[in-house]
Amino acid sequence: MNSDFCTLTVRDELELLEINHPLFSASILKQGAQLISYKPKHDSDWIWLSKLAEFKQGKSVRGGIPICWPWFGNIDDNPQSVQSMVKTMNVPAHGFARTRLWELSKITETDTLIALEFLLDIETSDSWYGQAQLELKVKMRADSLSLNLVTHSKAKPIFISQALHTYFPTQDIQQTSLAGFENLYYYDALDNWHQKTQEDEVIFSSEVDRVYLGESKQRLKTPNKTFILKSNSKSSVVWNPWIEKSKRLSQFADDSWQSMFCVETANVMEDCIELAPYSSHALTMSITTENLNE
Ligand code: TA6
Repeated sequence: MNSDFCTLTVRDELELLEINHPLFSASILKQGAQLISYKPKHDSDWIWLSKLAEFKQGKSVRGGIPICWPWFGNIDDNPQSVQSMVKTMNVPAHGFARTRLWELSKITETDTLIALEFLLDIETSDSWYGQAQLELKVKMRADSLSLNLVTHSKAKPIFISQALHTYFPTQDIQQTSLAGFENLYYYDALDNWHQKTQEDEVIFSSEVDRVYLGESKQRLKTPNKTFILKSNSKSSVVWNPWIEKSKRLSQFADDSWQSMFCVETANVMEDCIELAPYSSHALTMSITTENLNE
């Protein structure tokens, strides 16, 4: 595939597309079509990657933007319609798209942007009854990053939950707050999924694992950068493992809870998706920033 700015390399066991455009750089694994770095030329990386990340075939890499599909989280926390799509309940969290090898099908390059398309065909699966084609479109510019995950169903209807599981960096989680969730209700995964209402901005002073319901444009305020996250979905997941869970997580240093958080553009719970035969659904997100020292 001809490209002026993209090079296919290898990181341990995984193929990695390295992007070096005059205005930005990025890295995307072909396994899971997982973006693991996005860095405008005169800026720090917008995406967090674990310093203990492992690049092994069939194993999800900790950080970046993992694609959780065709179910989010533990299968038994999903609506019955999504559960009915699996052949066994003994399946890994977050589905299988993130550990499959995707095809890099298209590269478009201009002096201001690079657009990439990845494809994953699911004809048969050991764990899932459905059939589909997944398409990930990534658009990178000097001042924005956008992802568009399109599910194309085939002859049978399918029910899915999904998320673009974005890991964001922060210089200090205790000086990080998230605006745009005010007055939304959320399910608290740490309190038996009880439904609660978010009064003020989201702050982090202990483990947070919540599914927020409601459309919103989110402002993720970290000490040196505010991320503006827009999406077309009606559910978002906010997560920080804090101290104790960090010790139990794979590929995760004990102190990493201080320098990351996730805000995941999702279709989960009552926002999960039913696709009729031969139909398509797009989950889209875009990130821009406000540099506080500008
Ligand atoms: O982001 C929410 C969540 O479901 C958390 O409960 C935690 O499990 C996280 O995803 C990471 O999951 P993973 O399977 O990548 O370790």
